[in-house]
Amino acid sequence: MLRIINSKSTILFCIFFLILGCKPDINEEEKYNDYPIYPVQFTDVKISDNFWEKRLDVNKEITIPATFKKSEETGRISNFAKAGGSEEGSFEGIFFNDSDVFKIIEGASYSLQVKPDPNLKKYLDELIDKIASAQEKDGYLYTNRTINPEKAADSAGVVRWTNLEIFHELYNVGHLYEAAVAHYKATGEKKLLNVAIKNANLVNEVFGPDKNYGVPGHQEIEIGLVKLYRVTGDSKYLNLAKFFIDQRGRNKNKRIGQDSATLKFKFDKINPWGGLYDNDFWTGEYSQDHKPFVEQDKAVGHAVRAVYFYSGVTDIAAITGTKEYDLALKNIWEDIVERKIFLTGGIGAEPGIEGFGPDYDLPNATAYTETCAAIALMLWNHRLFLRSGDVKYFDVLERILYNGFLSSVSFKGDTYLYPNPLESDGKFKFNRGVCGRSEWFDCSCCPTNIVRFLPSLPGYIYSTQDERIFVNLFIGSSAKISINGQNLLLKQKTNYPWDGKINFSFDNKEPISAKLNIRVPSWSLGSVLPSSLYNYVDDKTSKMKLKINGEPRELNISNGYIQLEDRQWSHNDNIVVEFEMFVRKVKSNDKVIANKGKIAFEYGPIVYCAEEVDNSKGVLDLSLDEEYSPQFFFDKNLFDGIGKIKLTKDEKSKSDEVKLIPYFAWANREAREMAVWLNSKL
Ligand code: FUB
Ligand code: ZN
Repeated sequence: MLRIINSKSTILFCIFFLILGCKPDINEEEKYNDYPIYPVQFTDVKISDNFWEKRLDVNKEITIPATFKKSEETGRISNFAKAGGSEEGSFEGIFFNDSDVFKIIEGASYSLQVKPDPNLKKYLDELIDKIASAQEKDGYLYTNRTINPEKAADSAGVVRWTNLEIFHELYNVGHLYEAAVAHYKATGEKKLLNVAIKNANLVNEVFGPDKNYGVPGHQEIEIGLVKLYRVTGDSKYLNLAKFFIDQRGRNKNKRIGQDSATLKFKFDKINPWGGLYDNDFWTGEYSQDHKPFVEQDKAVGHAVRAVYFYSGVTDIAAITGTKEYDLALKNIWEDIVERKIFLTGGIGAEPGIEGFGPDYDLPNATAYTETCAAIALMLWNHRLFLRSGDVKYFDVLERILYNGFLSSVSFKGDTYLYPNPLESDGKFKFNRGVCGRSEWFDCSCCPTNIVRFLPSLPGYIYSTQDERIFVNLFIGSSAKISINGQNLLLKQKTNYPWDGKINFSFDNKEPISAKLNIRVPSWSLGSVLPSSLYNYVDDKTSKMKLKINGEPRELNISNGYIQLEDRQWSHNDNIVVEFEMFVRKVKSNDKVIANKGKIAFEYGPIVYCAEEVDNSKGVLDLSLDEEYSPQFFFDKNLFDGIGKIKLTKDEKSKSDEVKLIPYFAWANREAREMAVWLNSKL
């Protein structure tokens, strides 16, 4: 089905322009579509379960206030006041620190929308006033230059828009646009949105065909521009996003003020990268600027830049209907899933460039696996699913969500991991100078990304295409799903990820026709990922059951979904689906040298690890053999309840027992040894 924007955004867009009293700047001849599959918005889905609900609450009650507080203490917020003239002083911190504040506002707005909070609302109002005051008359917003131009990050970077490959002016405002759209949707207020629009209009005046051909050094603005386009209906934002995408690897001589060859930028103390690089580096593979996107076929360079880029490209492909990017998107995705993804779903093997390494180079202890990269990869896979309906993208997304992403925030919600390695000797300071979790970082992109991702999670569970409803994640929730103008009220109850039984019921009294498609997770079909990078040692598949209104049914699985017949659903109906869960052993493709002679353990979607805290003999030197048999059990006393695995040789002797906890739970106790991949003679 082709949709001329979706109906909800069309209404929103008309209201928006009626209020503004101006004519939408969209060429009626030039209709744009959007993704053929529509995600049920997080505002229409309420999570209520034992696993995720508390994570979302902790994000709201602890992480959002904690990250705002850190932003105050580190000058991130006063930078806006200084740029606006209400405070004295010079710029503090890293030149892209504005973006952290925008990201927390985005997360806080999502949270506000789910649960009103007058104090948070008031805090945001005051903060937005400060941000608006920092905007220059023509729309420019980048406190590092506005506060004190002659002392801006580096003398070579004083002039606006110069050395874009380093200075993040366009990256920062990409996050501003995302925050502004979230805040507008949450509150209906336009103050931050107007700041964003004014800025985007300026960016559009400066960049474009026959103007400055510069591209953002760190992609992100593309995603933000698409969101701005959706909410305003103004196609110039879409065209600008496409321009930025298409200029990578092209027209380098037409970029105005990009002279980092002479800059040889060094970041010293605030250095997130730790190197001294020249122009060829900044405009090469590192920032996916080595050749035009359509000619790219490998995931290279800085992982967050790369995957934000691919997400932006996917948005443009979906909205404009162009197929020109498809081959590159396909090849790059396969390159990641076949050769460059860790078992936990993390990406980025190379700390030096915070990015992709060579094929199959997946070192466990030094894995960079940045939290932001894990989030970016979920954003991209979600988009790829919405464009194709292909279940494989959710298999990747689920693996990241429960493992390489969830590890990044502590149970208490106040300490974080920036890299998420798969092994630790309890000494190496893998977490940007700390062995263990940290409350904050000089470069705090990761905590502030967690803050905005978690409250958006309800929006990933369900999606629709005409009468079809996709259930892609198993999270206890109630959803209002619009089907042909009627609201189907779907309820999901489950104890996933500890149990594969899922119960669906309906709250709508009036029967509503829908085709339910329930995802069959790849782990239950005996596939770790849609590639040959990792394999289960046995080729067992899970037993599966389906009951409708108490009656057992034949399973009709096609395209990775249990396809239920098209029928009417109402409050009298009930569906039960069950995927058998059991402990599985995983081996790597032999090409992954780091995992030679090792195995890992999984249960359902969860990757396990051994921590020294539970295994007094240590975990790096232990060696498993075929005599060990695994057993899953639920420990209700650890971290509010958690599924563990016990490996025993002899039921009666405890001395040889090895205990495993979910990888996402590691580093919540003493920082000692940890390993996902365990030595094995198997
Ligand atoms: O450059 C902005 C962010 O800081 C990147 O996305 C992260 O990798 C970190 O370098
Ligand atoms: Zn980060």
